[in-house]
Amino acid sequence: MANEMNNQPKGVVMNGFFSRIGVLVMLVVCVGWAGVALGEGAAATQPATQPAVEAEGSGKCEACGKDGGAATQPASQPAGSCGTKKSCGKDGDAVKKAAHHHKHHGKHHGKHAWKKIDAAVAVLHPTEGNTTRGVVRFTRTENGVKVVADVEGLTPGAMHAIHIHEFGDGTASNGTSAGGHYNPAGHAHGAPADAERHAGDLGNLQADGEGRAHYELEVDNISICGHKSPILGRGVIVHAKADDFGQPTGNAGARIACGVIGIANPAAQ
Ligand SMILES: [Cu+2]
Repeated sequence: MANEMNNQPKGVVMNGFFSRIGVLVMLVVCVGWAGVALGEGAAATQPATQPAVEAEGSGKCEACGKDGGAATQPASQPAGSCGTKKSCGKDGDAVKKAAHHHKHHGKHHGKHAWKKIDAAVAVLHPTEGNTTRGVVRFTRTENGVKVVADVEGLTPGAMHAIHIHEFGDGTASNGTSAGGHYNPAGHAHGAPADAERHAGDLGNLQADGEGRAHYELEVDNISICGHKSPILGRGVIVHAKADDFGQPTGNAGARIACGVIGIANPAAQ
């Protein structure tokens, strides 16, 4: 009994001691972890981890006027240097600020990369058993997208439906892998002049006596790669028959040419 009585306070003292040690250990672990986290933050600022677009230098940031390269070097960032129109406005130590600054810039540069895409192109290849081919160019305009198609190998004098289809997938020899009409809003099918129409409803090509068509159209219901029904990466299909704008897809028949909408090379236009 006496022993137990004597041990009791000692045990409490020991428990107190160990709990202090425990707190110290936790502090050391936390500080160590924070160090690792900051270290990772610094590592993430190395250009090697940046998308290729940034590594090539994506120009100056709208927010602070620094170029992409400078933004990836936190050491070169004076604290609070991003003080212009889209300032982060956050406080904290220099390292934190630099890490935030980098994150902040990563977002801007991501947007810049897409904002720079003003033109897309689809090269139409004939599906199996057909000879229709051509090029469809898509250019960003103030209110939407200008579409310019030059197609040959059509039925002379005939109209041929042209649509953006859901997938930029030309693996099926008959074009069916491009899926249905691109219609993210779930509208009814229609002509380009109709308020209610699929995003992919581009109307009809009119072939001349030689089976060639030049077609221009401006639409306001799509974007190349913006928020409004982006078309980049989707498919373009030219059909054997005219689009009569009947439901559900215009009765345009077989798919005679298929292309994928990709980023246009400005130097190739
Ligand atoms: Cu179609």
